[in-house]
Amino acid sequence: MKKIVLAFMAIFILSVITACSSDTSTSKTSHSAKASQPPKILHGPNITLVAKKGTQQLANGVTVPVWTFNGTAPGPEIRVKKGEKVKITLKKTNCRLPFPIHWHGYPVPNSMDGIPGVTQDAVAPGKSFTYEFTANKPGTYWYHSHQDSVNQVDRGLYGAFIVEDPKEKYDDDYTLMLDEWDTNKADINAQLKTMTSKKRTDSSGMHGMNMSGMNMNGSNMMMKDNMSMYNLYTINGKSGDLVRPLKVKKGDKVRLRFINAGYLPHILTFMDMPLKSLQRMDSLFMIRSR
Ligand SMILES: [Cu+2]
Repeated sequence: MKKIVLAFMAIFILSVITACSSDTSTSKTSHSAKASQPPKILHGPNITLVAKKGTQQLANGVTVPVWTFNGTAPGPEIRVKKGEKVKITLKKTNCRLPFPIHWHGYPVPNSMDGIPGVTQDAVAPGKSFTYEFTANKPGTYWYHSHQDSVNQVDRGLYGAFIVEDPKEKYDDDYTLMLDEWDTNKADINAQLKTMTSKKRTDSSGMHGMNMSGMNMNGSNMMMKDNMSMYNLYTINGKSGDLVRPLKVKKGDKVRLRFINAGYLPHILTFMDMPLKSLQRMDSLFMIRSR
């Protein structure tokens, strides 16, 4: 398969951040009315996530089957405030896939941790489960399926989880979730078939523990260990000119939170952006415009 490596370029021009890629295989058209929306922001403390199948336009001319939380991949960006007692209900009303949600990097009680066979069984199709914990650690995290993750997360079952500290003040606060996609139809069909096979939908199994997916063989031939099947890079589930520009005002203090939900490094270039300060602080970069 032709290997196309696209570097995302997040571009600051004056007060506008935009992004583009150099995919020559897709037609250059204006924003399509069919473009599925970017992930919504849901504010806590009470959140409902509904797992469901769908399709998503990743780039102009590229629409692929996805598994989603609330209809988008990534799922909604969950924002809660420090100190809130969070209740997040996962509903599997019309979802054939069994899985729990794992709160990546966030210290939750063991019974809420979503590791099948270790801390929590998968939430079975047709069932619901409510995750309850106190948000006491501000920062940038994410949530994702932790069953057959190599396929389920790959097809979109993930989203951002942000714990805001009311003491921290920013004019703008944006989350950019990075991922890469294999848009080859035959590969996608093989993956969807694998995901819904009896072995994979057995909710009692331990196989969901394999997050890395780097050593797959036999049952999952499509996961090549050199990752060469990935041919489209996305920010918040969008590529090229479907990437939503981030509008900031001159002089604003802007916080950008980057989460890489994929396997590959992404190159982000801030072009023509006069960076007054770029400093790494825990899991964030602070960027000030002039
Ligand atoms: Cu994780």
